Amino acid sequence: MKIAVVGAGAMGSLFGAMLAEAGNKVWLYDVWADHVQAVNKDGLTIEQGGKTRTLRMEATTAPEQIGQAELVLIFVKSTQTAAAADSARTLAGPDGIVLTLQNGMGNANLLAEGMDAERVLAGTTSHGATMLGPGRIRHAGVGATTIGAWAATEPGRRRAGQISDFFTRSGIESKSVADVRSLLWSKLLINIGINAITALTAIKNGQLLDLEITRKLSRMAVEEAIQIAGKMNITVRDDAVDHVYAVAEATAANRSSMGQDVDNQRQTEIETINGYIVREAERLGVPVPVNETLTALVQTMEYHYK
Ligand code: KPL
Repeated sequence: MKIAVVGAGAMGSLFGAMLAEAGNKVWLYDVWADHVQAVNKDGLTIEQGGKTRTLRMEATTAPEQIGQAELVLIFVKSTQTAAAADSARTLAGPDGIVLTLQNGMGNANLLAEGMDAERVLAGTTSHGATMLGPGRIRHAGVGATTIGAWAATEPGRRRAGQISDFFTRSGIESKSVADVRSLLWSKLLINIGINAITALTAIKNGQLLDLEITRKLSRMAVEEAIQIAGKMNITVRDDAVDHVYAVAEATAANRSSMGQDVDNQRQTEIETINGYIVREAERLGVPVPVNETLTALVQTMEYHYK
């Protein structure tokens, strides 16, 4: 299959590499010229479990070089989705499928604007990856990938099933679900409970569990979000808080993606994670002081980057 990955940071490069290793024709597209040049010159180097492998891949800063792709995978930061949507539509052409596995809320909606929504799929992944530098990533954790159709129609569901089967055949263990909105909320709750707290306190995911005060902060942020989900008629799992703790444990050695963003003084996804809860809560007239505080503190950090 011909695949274009839009946003070749750690996760985009990882998925591109795994799909290329399975024999697919993969292009990485990113605006980060140093990374693109390094991949084209020396290949993509992947560190995993103490071993290193290097894969020849094609990368570009110019999406028109790619032509049309059968599958367009979106991995830009959720703050960049609106800008990436145009490229995604062009790359997918009249028949291609667009799949977002990004963090945060609002991505699938933006991608579905202006294209056939039945060709937009959304999902989540628990693979962990870290950018080590231009042309180098670490595959920090292997986990499940789940995909659903953004338009809850028969053709949409069929495509979600086809792509999840294709991923599994390509060595990326995946399944498809009928209720993609609940799936995205489940991931949102994980990011709400882990990302801002680890970003603000410079700790790794697992260290969030070391103290009752950080466990409590995480629980309070997640419980506020669950209240908003209820008002929006979204079904979330009963054990959502325990699930967040379990993910923190499973990814104990990882620095969250928001943690990596603040470490590198990059714009974070706070607006589409805790900030999304703040906006929805405001609309619904429900107080969410913990999410409001976490959002304000991360935004303050971003404002004062050097
Ligand atoms: O999705 C993640 C992120 O960092 O954005 C988790 C699951 C928290 C792993 O670090």
